Amino acid sequence: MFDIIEIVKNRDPQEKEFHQAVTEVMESVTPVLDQNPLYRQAKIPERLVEPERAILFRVPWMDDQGVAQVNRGFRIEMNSALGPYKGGLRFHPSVNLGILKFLAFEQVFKNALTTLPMGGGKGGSDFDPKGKSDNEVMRFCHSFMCELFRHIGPNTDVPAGDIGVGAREIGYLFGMYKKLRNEFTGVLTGKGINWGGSLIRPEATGYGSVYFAAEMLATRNETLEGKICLVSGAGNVAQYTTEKLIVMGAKVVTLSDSSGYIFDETGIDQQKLDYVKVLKNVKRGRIKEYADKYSAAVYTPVDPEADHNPLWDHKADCAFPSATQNEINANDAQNLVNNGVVVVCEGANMPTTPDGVDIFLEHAMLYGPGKAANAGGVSVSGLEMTQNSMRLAWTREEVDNRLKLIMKSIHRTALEAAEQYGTPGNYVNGANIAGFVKVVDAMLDQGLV
Ligand code: NDP
Ligand code: 2IT
Repeated sequence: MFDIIEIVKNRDPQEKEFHQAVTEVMESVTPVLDQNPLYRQAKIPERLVEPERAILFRVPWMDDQGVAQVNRGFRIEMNSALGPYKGGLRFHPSVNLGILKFLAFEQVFKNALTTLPMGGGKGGSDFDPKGKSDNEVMRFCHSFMCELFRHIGPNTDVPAGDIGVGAREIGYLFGMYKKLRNEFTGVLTGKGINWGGSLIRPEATGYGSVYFAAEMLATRNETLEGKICLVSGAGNVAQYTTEKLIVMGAKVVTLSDSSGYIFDETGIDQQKLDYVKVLKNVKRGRIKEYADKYSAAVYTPVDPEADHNPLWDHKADCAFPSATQNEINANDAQNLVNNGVVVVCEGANMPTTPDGVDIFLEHAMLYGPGKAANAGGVSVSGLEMTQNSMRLAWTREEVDNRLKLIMKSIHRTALEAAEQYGTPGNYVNGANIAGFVKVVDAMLDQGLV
């Protein structure tokens, strides 16, 4: 039944994260494949797991000491059945082909769920922006784009940000693209607001994740008001998740980075969040400094030997993992259950290990998987592309209202697909099936390409 998973594992045995993402989707869609023999005849599973194109390139750059450095650049153009390839760029030392293939694969189904015309892709580099000067980051981004520019375009492939790629990096990347092509187009999203960016794009992933959580709670006639929330990460997604949770009347008590986490029992209010934004986005400091500034907070450094993450071991109602893949293992999932958490809403991509996901599903939690819950970011990227094409800029309210409608629609679509295939309330199956059907029907329409 799962031949395709064996094929993928045997072909690229080291790509563990890619195997994980493929296994989850293929398990969810098995009943769909069984009901539609045409899909297997047309080799849909085999075609979905093979990128349409994968680009690997050298990125040489000069550091501030005048020493030459070399990194690897990648762009995975996974599937263009529904539109131009679309998805972020990640700059992090852990980046490799397997991680980017998992992210590109997830992106294909996520983008299908948004209802907007976008295929799926992902890219990035093993370059580590941490500790680099602005000039070093600029030289790196310029060199990266000197190769990437020949593969992308507003109707071909439209990259955006992800871990380690924010407004600063998108600016440098756009500058070099524009110079090389001699044209000003919407080739990247997440652009600055005065040069083609969309209002609400920085906020969109975090806000969207909170809208999705509110939709899940509404199925049980509940709201976020008064809920205690655990948020991981302290970057783009974590910041705007926290911001919207504050507005909704919830209380956020944790944030983290790769060095450790802070627990603030008194709650992170807007003023403290503004401090975090400056700390992380301007000073590029560490979350530890939050505990130096606010005495109510306790900082706990990461213990690399630990079999669980203590961030997930606090009494709470909701959890918003918003840092990185596989940050919640089975022990963490069990701790969340034991601590009374009922909502897990994934701002990050694939933050829960498969055995952790099983625990959430066994306990019938309101569990929103990343490809549904964090689709708000790429949705507003899609809206940025629309505005660029029209050469118009919508107001905050216009974009935010569209974001809310899209998150509502993704929630309803996932819930209906889960119900239709006999697993009511299972958003994992629902999101995988709804995204899959939309993509593969387009692939069938377009023939064997
Ligand atoms: P940022 O770079 O802004 O922030 C990432 C945060 O996660 C930082 O606090 C970082 O800590 C932490 N982190 C990153 N890698 C690790 C790691 N290996 N171990 C522990 N902590 C880590 O990225 P974003 O907020 O944009 O992205 C966060 C997650 O959300 C990712 O999974 C991304 O794929 C996903 N996502 C992002 C979207 C977007 O629009 N930006 C859209 C949809 C999903 P440190 O600074 O110490 O590295
Ligand atoms: O994982 C994601 O959806 C993103 N990093 C955002 C992609 C985008 O094109 O806005």
